[in-house]
Amino acid sequence: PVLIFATHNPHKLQEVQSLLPASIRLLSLQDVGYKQAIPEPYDSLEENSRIKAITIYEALQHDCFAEDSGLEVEALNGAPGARSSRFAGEHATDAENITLLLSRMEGTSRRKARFRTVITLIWKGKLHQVAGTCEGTIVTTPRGKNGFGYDPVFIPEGSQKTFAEMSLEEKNQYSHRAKAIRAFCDLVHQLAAE
Ligand code: ITT
Ligand code: NA
Repeated sequence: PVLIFATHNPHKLQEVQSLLPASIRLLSLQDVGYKQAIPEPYDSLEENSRIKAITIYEALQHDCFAEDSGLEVEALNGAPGARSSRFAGEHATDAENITLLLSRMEGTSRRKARFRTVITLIWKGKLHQVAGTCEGTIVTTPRGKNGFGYDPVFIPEGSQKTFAEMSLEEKNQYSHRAKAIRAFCDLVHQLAAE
């Protein structure tokens, strides 16, 4: 199958690309010349993931998928969640988002958090969703240079390193996105065999 991946985030594209078998071919929005921003107006990952996929399907009439992901911090009642990329403002940088997160969590010993990814696939006009979760903790001081977003402050359960201290291959052993993509590949193969 050939699928358009409805994302403008080059890090996501790279992570997803690294996990797909040769049997699933990806076209990026850049490949198909789609430059417009994709609105994500909702407060849930499920709804934003869905609307992103629908937006691209309606524009391009081609099988496609989108993912919405976010960091849910226990001590902040699940924030920033679906607002993760714009936590510190509409065009906030990763560094600004991290600074705000750490300041909101200052002085608390409750450090539990989880990343979640929700993927929506539109296959022959029908919608399908799969998800992936990664439990972990938020450190008090950022560490590492790899990855993107909140990677420097998140340690997945079972590791001592932040995601930003890991290679892409290591991050794939733990990450929410890798889990969601594995479920996604199973789903695509199953649909392709029908
Ligand atoms: P698209 O909507 O174009 O796909 P985006 O970056 O806007 O790209 P989201 O709306 O899904 O993506 O926002 C996800 C945000 O959550 C992202 O900008 C990061 O701040 C954070 N995030 C998601 N996955 C992450 C990961 O693996 N590591 C670190 N931060 C992550
Ligand atoms: Na987005």
